[in-house]
Amino acid sequence: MTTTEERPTAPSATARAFPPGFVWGTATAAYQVEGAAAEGGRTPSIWDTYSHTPGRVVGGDTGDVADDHYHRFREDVALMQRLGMASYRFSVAWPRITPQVSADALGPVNAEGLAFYSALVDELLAAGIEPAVTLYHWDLPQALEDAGGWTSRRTAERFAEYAEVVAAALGDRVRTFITLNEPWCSAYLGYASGVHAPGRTEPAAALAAVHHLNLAHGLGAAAVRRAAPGARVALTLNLAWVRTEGTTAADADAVRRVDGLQNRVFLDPVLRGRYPDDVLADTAGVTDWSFVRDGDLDLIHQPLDALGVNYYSPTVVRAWDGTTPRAENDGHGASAHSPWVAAQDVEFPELPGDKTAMGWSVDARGMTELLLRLHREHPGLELIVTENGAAYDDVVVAGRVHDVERTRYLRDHLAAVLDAVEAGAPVTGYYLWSFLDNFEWSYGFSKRFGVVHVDYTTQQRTIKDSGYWYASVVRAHAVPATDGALVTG
Ligand code: GCO
Repeated sequence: MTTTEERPTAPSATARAFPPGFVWGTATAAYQVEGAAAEGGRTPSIWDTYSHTPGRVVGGDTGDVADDHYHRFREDVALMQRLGMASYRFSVAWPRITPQVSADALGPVNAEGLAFYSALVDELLAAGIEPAVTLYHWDLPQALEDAGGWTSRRTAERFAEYAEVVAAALGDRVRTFITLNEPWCSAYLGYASGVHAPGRTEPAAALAAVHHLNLAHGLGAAAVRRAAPGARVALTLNLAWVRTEGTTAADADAVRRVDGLQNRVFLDPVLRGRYPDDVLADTAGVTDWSFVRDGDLDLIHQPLDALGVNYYSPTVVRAWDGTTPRAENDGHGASAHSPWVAAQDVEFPELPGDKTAMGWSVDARGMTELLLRLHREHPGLELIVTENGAAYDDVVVAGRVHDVERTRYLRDHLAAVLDAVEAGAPVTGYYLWSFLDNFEWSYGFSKRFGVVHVDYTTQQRTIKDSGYWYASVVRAHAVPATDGALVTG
């Protein structure tokens, strides 16, 4: 019998092959999929508090149940295996591991929490799927936020201790540990614009958070190496491909400023052991950076085995003239407070052309440009695309989801990854965001990123056409070069 995903959809003559060993995966994050928020000894995270605060999340949605992945992980792993995934990137919920953590002490380790992730790892390995573990994907224990959250260096210290516990428990079977996911979002959306937990709107706090997240990465990376000496240690950043269509010196300066705040304020300390002078100067009116202590930059500047790159959409800026209403189409949600601290003279114009259901412009060139820039500026650094994907308003019709726009988005972005590889960038893998439709932060369940549809009433999973298509790409180890191969089934 020929099942749908086994139909020959991958083209031959018109396909472009990926290099041998290139790893195909898919990704999720704990709070977005697990549910079981009050089970297994788990205590609240900042996202529980935030989502339960009226007005914070579209529809009043919360991650209390989400995809119920906590209980259904065996079924979900079987589905990944059916789609031929070589790797699954998931995150560990810190409040499951040390539920009594305080600013002063990690507290006891919760065996039930570790047991869940241990069972997940075993299930993956039995299915021939390599686990890639993110240690922090935004679900900070609420008790730590109550003591200052990422504005406090004690959060970074506790993070390293927690990272050591997880690496010690899973490091015999997990080869890749990613310390943090997108610290840009944790810092600026959490503490400046407030559209993410903990919902604070204090620009100086956001910059303190940037530093303590960098410190958490450095301390955490060292802790993982102590506990799991053979492991590959990575950090995932959402870097921006920043460009302008303007032609003035002020437009060019807007590019420099946003590049500093989004890219270099993380890349430079982690990979070069210093903060960029221009960012320190730009932000001098917000903070004096006195939270950076002697020796911190050495702690942050740890050897890195790979950099995880998340790319979805371009960032287009121009200088704001100060008179017309400031355009804020940066894709990061509506807030009276900008996440762009010390960038009041920058605006984010709306672009013509295709957009996803998030309102994000579609431009796959950014994927290539970003990967090539990293290759140029940090030669030899292994790169992994740890997230890429798109939300569209999917509907199930007669048991199928014909999400041709997502398939086209994925095809174009995979081709863009391959363009970078062929130009020499050492990209070793690609993780599609996301495996399942899930809790999309402030948008709740209203935005669907999955290649597998989830009915939140019944928890039924339905593989979308894009999921079958991705499986065909994985099987062929090649991406079709023409549109004709986009439609499956
Ligand atoms: C991200 C997040 C994901 C989001 C995805 C779509 O790291 O931004 O990792 O959790 O769901 O990016 O917005």
